[in-house]
Amino acid sequence: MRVAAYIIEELTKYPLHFALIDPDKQDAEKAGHLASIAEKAGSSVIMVGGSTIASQQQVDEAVKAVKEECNLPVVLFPSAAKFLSRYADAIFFMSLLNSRKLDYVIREHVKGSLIVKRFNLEPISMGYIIVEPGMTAGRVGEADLIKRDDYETAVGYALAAQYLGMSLVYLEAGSGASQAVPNRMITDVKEMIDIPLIVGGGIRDAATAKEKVLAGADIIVTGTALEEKGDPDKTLSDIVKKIRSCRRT
Ligand code: 1GP
Repeated sequence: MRVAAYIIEELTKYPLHFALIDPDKQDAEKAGHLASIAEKAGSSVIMVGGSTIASQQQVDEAVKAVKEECNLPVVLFPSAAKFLSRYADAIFFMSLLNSRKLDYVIREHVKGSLIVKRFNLEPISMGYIIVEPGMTAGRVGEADLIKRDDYETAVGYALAAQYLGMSLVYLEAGSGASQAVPNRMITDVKEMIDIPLIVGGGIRDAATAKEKVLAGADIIVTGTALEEKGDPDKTLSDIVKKIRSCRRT
């Protein structure tokens, strides 16, 4: 089954968890190990990417290690066209809608589309919207950050993504954010769009993940929770269990 169809089918059962692995934060061996933890915990997709990736080789090695250690679909979460890997299953073909820099809105995509075709990656279109504090993604992506109380602008961007034909909307507070995307913003956006809503950035425990799902998130992304010292197996399985327990009617 293709990855987009798999995600839609999984979403009919329960809200989902995607694990983000940043090749710049650990070596390939560790990336593979983290992916196996995520699979055991019940994650549905391994996303590979980050804002500070240094080379395509780094991404290739991480993706290969992840594929060796787990059976989940691997979806690229790219910061630039030159960092794509032929070893992934799919790519979030994402436009950073609130970037001031045209490269992140469309220019990288002009280069990237040819590579996606050549590598035979499945493109899954996504509107990517960065909310305060935004962290490294906000700085590197030169985003006009959505203010935490500017619900209307967030809804406007999300609806624009849908009207442009995108398959997913991702509200991002930034990796390591001290505060995740506000609940009211998630609820307002979810009420207005008909495509799945992904929420990530600053979600490190089961209680926060549950709050975001109850607010309206269909898919929760966590990265840091998997990388932090302590017991990532337990942290992640608690997070995923809690997300799945919020089955919506
Ligand atoms: C970053 O939203 C993701 O793109 C993950 O953020 O590392 O804070 O979980 P965290």
